[in-house]
Amino acid sequence: MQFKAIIFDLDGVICHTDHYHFQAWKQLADRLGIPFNEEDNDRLRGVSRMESLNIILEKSPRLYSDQEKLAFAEEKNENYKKLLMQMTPADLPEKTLATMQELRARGLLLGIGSSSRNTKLILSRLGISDFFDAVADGTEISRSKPDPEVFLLAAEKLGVLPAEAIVVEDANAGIQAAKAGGFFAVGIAVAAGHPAADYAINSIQMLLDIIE
Ligand code: B16
Ligand code: MG
Repeated sequence: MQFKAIIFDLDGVICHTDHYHFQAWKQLADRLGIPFNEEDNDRLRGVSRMESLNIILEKSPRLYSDQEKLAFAEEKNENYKKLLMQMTPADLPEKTLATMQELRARGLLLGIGSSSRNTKLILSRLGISDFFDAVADGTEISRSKPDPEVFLLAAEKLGVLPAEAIVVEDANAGIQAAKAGGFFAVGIAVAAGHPAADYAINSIQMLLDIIE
């Protein structure tokens, strides 16, 4: 199969913001007196902000109104955005950038498909705001992963069919989304072990093995 494009998930694939997500949720959970640890944090990978909050609130002794939940999600995001200001272009691994440049040199279009509503801020912190041929993110979709909406939008913006594109994902919800959309799903990190992944890698450079 001759692929025309690669759509990358952002958090956990291009860069690692999970410790910032963890710290930001932990600040909120501590304030509310809700237990929250790294294991709970693993369940939040790739899922939307509000779904993440609902997972955290499973351990809350009390129920909250929708209005309170919106305020909590906003509070976490303010914590998170402050932490993102610590990111610099040095947080983009050199090997990741070099691999993406080589993939482009081999004729592929490169896109982002991220659930994050902070995608543009993160790309800007990494110094790659204008690097991708198309970016689809959490601000443009109504259904988050495992729904394929964000990847279908990225493919549409790139002008390719799902069957012509690879999706690279670190989250199980992302592999499910990629397969539901008809993409070739490459799993990395936790998602490398997902049974529905078409191919598993343990570093971004391994993408060069499947692209001639
Ligand atoms: P935000 P991805 C996802 O990004 C993260 O993996 C997930 O942990 C987060 O809850 C979600 O974005 C929403 O992020 O609060 O910034 O809108 O992995 O799809 O790039
Ligand atoms: Mg991810």
